[in-house]
Amino acid sequence: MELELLRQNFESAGQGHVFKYFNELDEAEKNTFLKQLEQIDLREIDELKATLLKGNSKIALDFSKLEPAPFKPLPQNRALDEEWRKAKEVGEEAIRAGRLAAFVVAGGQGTRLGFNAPKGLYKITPVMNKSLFNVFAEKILSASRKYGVRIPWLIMTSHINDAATRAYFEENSFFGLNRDNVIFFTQGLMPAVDSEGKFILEDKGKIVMTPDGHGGCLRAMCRSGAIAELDRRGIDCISYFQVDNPLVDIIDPYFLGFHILGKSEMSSKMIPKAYPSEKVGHFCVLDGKYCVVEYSDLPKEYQEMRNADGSLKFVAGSVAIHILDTAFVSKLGGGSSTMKLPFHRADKKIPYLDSDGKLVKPEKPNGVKFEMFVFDALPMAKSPVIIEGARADEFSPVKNAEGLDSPQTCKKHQKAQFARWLKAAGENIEVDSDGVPSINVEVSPLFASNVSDFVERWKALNTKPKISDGLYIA
Ligand code: UD2
Repeated sequence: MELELLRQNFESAGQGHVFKYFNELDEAEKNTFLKQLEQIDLREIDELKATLLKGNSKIALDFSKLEPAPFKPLPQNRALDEEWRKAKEVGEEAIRAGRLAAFVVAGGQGTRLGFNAPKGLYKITPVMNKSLFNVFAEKILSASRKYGVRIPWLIMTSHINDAATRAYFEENSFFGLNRDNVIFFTQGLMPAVDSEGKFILEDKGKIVMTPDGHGGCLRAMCRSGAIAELDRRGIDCISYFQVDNPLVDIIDPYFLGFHILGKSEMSSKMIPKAYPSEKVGHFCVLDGKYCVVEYSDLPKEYQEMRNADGSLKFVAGSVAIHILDTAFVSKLGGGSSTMKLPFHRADKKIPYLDSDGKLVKPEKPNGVKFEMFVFDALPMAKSPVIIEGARADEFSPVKNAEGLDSPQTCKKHQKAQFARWLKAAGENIEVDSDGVPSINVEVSPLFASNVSDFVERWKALNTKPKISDGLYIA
């Protein structure tokens, strides 16, 4: 676009100040800056100024109309329940037919964990110290061997961690995966604004842009060509998960089966909240549509509300595990439909250039960044299905450096799971009252990713390893 036209557009949008230092830039810097400006959708920012910047930053919901969303409860034994058994059969058939891809959103910065690298590189297993990415890769590889099919893995990065993430996979030879089946793409960026809605300069030729949230994956999958690639490969279902949960059951035939049988465009797993204020979203129904209300948006009285029998009313925690139809992603992310995800605002401390052109690091939030959340797609999905998952087997996120949802709790949960598998195979292993063994033990996903596979393979071993501290079953 011509410089003058671009300048006019920015000026009429009240953003002319971004050109303040333009004449001080050299030719290369000018070009880079203009490219950045060209990518900004000024109309979208105007809308956000009108909606999210004015008035209340909290979403406006009539909480009195909110009801808990129904879900398929987990039976005592999935294998013996007719409905779940049928779902598994359908799911397995679809996996074998090559209809499923795995997808991790890994564009976040992991600030809370205090880890200065892409979060997927964080070492998390109790014995071998494997990274999160390594665990996911082995789970996908193991499923792909089990079902005799290629299972592509989409990885969404952000401009901040893309190069480091790709380099890590190269250095580790893609953890045994075929590199053609690992598809990286980068999520989109949104300009951050000050309280007046003005773009913030971080340099004389650069405005502050931040990742557009995990919901940005819908646009990014379309824009990057990832969805077109899945279409080419005959894949119509995507297993979505977050980078911080090594327990996730990525290739879950039960979940996929319910999704297919329900003719759902987007399905989700719920896990009953561990305690009323657990930091997870809540699956709800509002005006006849399923939705997720984030913990920070749901008033405490609703988080704690109880049924007559004493159970929590809003019990269904959203743990960010979904199945998405590729056609649904194309509809929402492709730009051709009026349906699109809303933005949320997050108030942040954003370094900026002062009137003398010096960089200032503010002490308190001075700006706003805009993010989309993938779960906001749920009300737009046809026939959404929610099924219950088992916390002990599927969810132990690594969020904080210490305390709740930390590496310590996650390692404990992994060890407890491996101990349960050994017990199910008839072995004796001493555990504490939380089921955590006193010895360090780890099972590679390449040996087994669930209890039934573990028992089968363990029993088939001619020589079984001794159950002692540091045991690694691979
Ligand atoms: C998320 C959910 C919460 C619950 C919880 C389960 C939100 C707002 N809340 O909380 O309801 O399900 O997870 O653990 O999502 N990411 C990107 N790009 C971005 C931002 C995030 O890829 O721009 C990824 C990030 O790498 C991670 C995931 O999204 O894999 C979750 O991000 P988070 O750590 O910000 O989410 P959290 O813990 O607030």
